[in-house]
Amino acid sequence: TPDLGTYETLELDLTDHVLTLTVNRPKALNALSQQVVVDLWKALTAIQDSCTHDAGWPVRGVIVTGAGGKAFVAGADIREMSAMDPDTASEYGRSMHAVTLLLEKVPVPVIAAVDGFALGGGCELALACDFIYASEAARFGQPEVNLGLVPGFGGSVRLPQRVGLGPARELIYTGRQIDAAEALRLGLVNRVLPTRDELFEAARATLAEVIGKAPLAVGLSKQSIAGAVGRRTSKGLEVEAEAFREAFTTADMQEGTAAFLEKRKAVFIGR
Ligand code: CO8
Repeated sequence: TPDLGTYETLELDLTDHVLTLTVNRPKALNALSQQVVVDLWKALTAIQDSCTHDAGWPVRGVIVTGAGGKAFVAGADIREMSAMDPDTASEYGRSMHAVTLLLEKVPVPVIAAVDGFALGGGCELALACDFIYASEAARFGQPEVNLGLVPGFGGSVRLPQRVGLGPARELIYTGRQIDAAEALRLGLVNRVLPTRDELFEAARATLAEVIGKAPLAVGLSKQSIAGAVGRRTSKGLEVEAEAFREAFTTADMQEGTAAFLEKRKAVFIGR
């Protein structure tokens, strides 16, 4: 097993190439204290470094979740935040921005498994994952206006990208909480499962499906989408064309196309 580090506020479990990253501060509903942000940064950096053929690609998919069953993450840590001056708060926001960009950069799929509250920074953390699966107990919202704040961990960018401008504005201006069914209707989540157990089973099953594919191709697809989001069509297509070219240089591309033509199952090596 690779050494991905140990963390004060996170639990890591690696099973069948799926890393479950659990924010573990259940007494504060897993609020994103500054320590959580530091730990997420370090853990994601370790994952990123392990995603190579030479390092053996130990992690081929990630599930991000929260401990305790009541909340995914109930937001930024309001207690810590209330004592910050504007410059410290700004740094805090920027350090979490860096974490969200890293989530979009790690070359493996990251699913947010949301059971319970995903509010404010929690909703924003989930939005930085590739997609979201939720249990029926999930609740989403951007309640910052209730606190005299605005979204600070990427919500004003990624929520409109995910659900469109109208619904994003309504959610952010009202601070309203929505349930899992409404989140599904808006396209905020990809799937809703009845229970926490079924939620994790579904996330694992999807990642197992991806793990059967060529890892560099999956990573390049992810990079290509992240690089194209928000760009002009022609810019986005340039990003895609570069990723397409790079995929052509891999051994797995030779293997995948040969296996198709020879009517056999491809064996990918991540190179
Ligand atoms: N931060 C710190 N502690 C929290 C947080 C939080 N976000 N949420 C809950 N807790 C704590 C509570 O204080 C309580 O602690 P204690 O037992 O010591 O009193 C414990 O968790 C349990 O919470 P509740 O008793 O409130 O549980 P309820 O079931 O009554 O309510 C709720 C659950 C509805 C989720 C409620 O806890 C709540 O409204 N929490 C706050 C949600 C919120 O407003 N989140 C947004 C925060 S702002 C934000 O995320 C902005 C991100 C960008 C910041 C950028 C900085 C620059």
